Amino acid sequence: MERTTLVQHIRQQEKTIPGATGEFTSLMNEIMVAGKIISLQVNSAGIGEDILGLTGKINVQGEEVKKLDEFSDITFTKIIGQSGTVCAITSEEKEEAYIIPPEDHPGKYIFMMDPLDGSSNIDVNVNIGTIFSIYKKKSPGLEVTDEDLLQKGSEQVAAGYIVYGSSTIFVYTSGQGVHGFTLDPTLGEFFLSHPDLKIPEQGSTYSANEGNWGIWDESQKDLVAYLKEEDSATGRPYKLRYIGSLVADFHRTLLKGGLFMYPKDSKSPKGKLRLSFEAAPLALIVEKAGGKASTGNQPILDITPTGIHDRLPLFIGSKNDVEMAEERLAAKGKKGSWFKWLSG
Ligand code: P6P
Repeated sequence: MERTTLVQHIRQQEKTIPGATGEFTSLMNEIMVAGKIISLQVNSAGIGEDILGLTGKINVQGEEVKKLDEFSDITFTKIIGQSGTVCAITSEEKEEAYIIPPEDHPGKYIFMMDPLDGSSNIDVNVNIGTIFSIYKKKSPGLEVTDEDLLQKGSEQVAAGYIVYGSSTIFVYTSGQGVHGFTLDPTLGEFFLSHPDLKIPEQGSTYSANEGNWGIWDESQKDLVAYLKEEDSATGRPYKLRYIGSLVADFHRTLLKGGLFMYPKDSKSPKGKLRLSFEAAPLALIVEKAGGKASTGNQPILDITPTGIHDRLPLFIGSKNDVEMAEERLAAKGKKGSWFKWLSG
């Protein structure tokens, strides 16, 4: 059987891009190398060196930093930072952008990452993952400015994620379809396993942390209650699937269809998930696979960040399901405001 490796696939795509210099292929290759190193650590965590547990540090998000979080952030930063393909790296784990020093030969790309998403699941052997975005430097000259670091998701050159689970899967898009590769641990090579992924137009599953019901607003409660109602004509009730690792919940949604939601709530009034490190890369992937991604009322890819750690609500998945969510949230929101106006 013809087996295409990740690097072969990227090179084939590169040949279709006029003026391609090979820098992008080189960057993707380094991301793959870092992913293999993390995969090895994740799959042997708990055996030998003490890589599980907490570092005792708190990151810029105010979250406890796990040893594997820090290991992943350092690994990606070193390998990508010395690849000669990027001029800056931003990370969910770091307050500020890391600007590549002249001695490491900065390149034309900007690399953004959530080095290890799903921290709360690391020590209990549940799927976790890396999410990344690649942009091109926009501002003139060598200095990296906000114009480079705060670009709309639609400006991404490429986006991808790596799921470390029962197998390690690398999924990416560089604008020409979405493709998945599975790591063969005996050869240490990623092989094409999910060519040209397309998300079903409508699913039968919703994914949300219902433990937040009490802090959701009325329109969110109405939406989830609607999904639970019995109505065979519209395929309801939907099944609930929620792992609590965005990469794992998204990967299942991409393959099976459905709706993943992390809405705003009274604890996280802007939403919990990050625009640059989570929502924008997954939005590019889902839209290139025929799905949709919005805040509930605005396409994720149209949003220009005000800061590299911006958070926002996320509704992502099958096109029909995201559109249904947007319509119901808008309708309930109107009724709600009308009621507020009436009741003074
Ligand atoms: P909650 C994991 O910590 C994460 O950032 C995402 O991977 C996941 O979707 C979300 O938070 C889970 O949040 O509030 O349900 O635990």
